[in-house]
Amino acid sequence: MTDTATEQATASASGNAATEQFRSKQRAGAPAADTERVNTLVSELLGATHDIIRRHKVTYAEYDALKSWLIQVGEDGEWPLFLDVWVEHVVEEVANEDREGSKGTIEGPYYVPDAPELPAEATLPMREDEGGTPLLFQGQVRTVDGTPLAGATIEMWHADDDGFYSQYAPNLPEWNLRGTVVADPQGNFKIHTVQPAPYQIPTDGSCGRLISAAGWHAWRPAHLHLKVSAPGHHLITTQLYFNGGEHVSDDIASAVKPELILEPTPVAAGDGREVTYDFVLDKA
Ligand code: MBD
Ligand code: FE
Repeated sequence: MTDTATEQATASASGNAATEQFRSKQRAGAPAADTERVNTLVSELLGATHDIIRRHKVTYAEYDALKSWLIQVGEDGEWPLFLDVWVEHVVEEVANEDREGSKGTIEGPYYVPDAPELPAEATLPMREDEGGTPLLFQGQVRTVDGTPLAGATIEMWHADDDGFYSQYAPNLPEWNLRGTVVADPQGNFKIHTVQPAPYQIPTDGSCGRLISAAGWHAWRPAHLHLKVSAPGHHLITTQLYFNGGEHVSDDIASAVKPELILEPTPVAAGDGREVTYDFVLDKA
């Protein structure tokens, strides 16, 4: 065995990789400082914190425990994980409340832009012996009024059969289970992949310590991540889940919506499953 083959998946390795990815990405760029807005939001956040301290008579020992935990979150690089698991779902809810078309949900910490471009029918990059039930994920991208969107792109990324994401866990090929599929002139796509496993928040980092200290579970249901886009339309960031899968009804990240649950059926020939799911994009 080589050294890399024995490398362990640790909270700080995945956390710091997610922190680096976030720094290089910075979504739409930082908004210009709006003094009034900052004053309002930060004052209310602090006020809510002060209320909690008074209401629960928080002690110095607890205050120090919080301080040391917050310091450690940064050292573990787990701010993206913490925020995306416990806060992002409300930001997403507010951001998309007026958008028509298919439902979206949170992006999470493990998106990487510019995954290899693939044709309308494609197999995601995977290892020769990739584990997991084969899955054919197919559908069409359309506008709200039903017009097919030629050349829409479907970016897909997901964990493997052990719950690990390429570029955030050791020993996986760079683009494993990540791809940018370009739909055909009718907006159709057919993506061959494998079913991911549920995702467990790393137990050896700050988020894991919080979870066990609070007596919560550490799991997200198995999910596919997607970004679907077409010129002149709002990009949709979403996730899809599997009916009956573990933790579909108690996702630690609160990101499941009824519209996002797939019901794959066994394929006629072979041992895989298939499912059709169409995306409807709202005009920008
Ligand atoms: C994930 O895989 C994920 O999608 C989110 C939102 C948070 C942590 C891990
Ligand atoms: Fe995920």
